[in-house]
Amino acid sequence: MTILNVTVDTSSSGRVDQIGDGSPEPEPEQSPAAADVALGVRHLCDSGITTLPDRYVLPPADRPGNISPAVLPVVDMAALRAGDPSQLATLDAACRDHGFFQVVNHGVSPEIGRAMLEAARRFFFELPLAERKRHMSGYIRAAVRYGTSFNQANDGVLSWRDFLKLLVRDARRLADDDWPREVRAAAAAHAAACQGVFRELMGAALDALGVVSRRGELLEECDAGSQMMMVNCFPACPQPELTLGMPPHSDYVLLTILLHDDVTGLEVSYGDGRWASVEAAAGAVVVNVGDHLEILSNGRYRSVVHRVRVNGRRARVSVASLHSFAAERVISPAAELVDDRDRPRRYMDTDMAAFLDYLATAEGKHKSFLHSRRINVSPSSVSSSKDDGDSCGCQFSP
Ligand SMILES: O=C(O)CCC(=O)C(=O)O
Repeated sequence: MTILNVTVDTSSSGRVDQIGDGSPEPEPEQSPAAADVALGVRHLCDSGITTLPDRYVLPPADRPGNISPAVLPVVDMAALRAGDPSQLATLDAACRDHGFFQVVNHGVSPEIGRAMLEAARRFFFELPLAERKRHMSGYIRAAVRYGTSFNQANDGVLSWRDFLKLLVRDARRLADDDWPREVRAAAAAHAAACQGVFRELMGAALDALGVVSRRGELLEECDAGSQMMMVNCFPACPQPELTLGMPPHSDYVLLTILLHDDVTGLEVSYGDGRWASVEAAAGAVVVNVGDHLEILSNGRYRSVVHRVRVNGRRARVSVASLHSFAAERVISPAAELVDDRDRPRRYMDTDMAAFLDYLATAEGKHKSFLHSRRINVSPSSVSSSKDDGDSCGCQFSP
């Protein structure tokens, strides 16, 4: 799949600024060339645009509107580690009712997160385009990929976002040689820290779900599983009210661990058209349930749709560490959570091939991939879950 046209490196900064005798008339602002758009939003900003190019303008119904703050539940990892049953109940309720929560006392030193964000900023804001462009690839499975928008090959409207994707190919190695030099050491330390948090949370989640028979085996699969870090850059946007940094989506993994700087932007869906903005306590990491955990839990836990809003004043940098089993593994509901009478199976098996097919065809909006894996069951036959099986939103106290 060809995602980016990287063959042309033109600058769109050919606007005429001088006015006066003998000077040419100012040209009307031109839409940037497709090649410039393909080089990302950071490049568009550098080229001096003052209005949002049409390719980024969302239809009025999809634009960000009024929101309320989300109060995320807090999971105390130290208490969880100490075997406090109330923390296990908090984690269970957070995954079930909210899909998003914050984790405190996770044991990851703040320096690791700070160094990761600093390295990300250096990559996006200090490197010239020619350097960043060396990592551009149209190959969606490339281990290192610098790209723009969300799913650029299929996005009808582009998103105000550039990203650097880093696949963790071997968790035992400190850093991957293919990773850009500017982020290598910090990203390796951050990846290892996130993997530790993921492992502990998955162990607790399996306990809370009562998945006992294959617990050890599943955790080993987590250790040897897949990890991908998405380093996101959302530059200040000339008309932020008309666009989004990321469109509504859910994550195709078990859990995502999110680090972001002090600029807000993440919003979660209530599932009824309303959105809430996420603000985490200083030092906490934000975690969300992904599609694989919703499937594994047979719908007990929720993979919630979220999006990113941009602003006109400050750039935002975030790093989403996405964790799951090995990429080619088939994901199914855990046997303990399915029985024909009370808890019918609610999801078809899913695998990477099915997901890539979806990515190649869908617009990547509104969680239709997870919906496409759902098996319709009559509500009267479901007694174990509060979920109506069709909602993709969450519950937050406004
Ligand atoms: O930047 C954020 O807050 C969220 C990023 C995100 O949703 C993603 O990378 O999938």
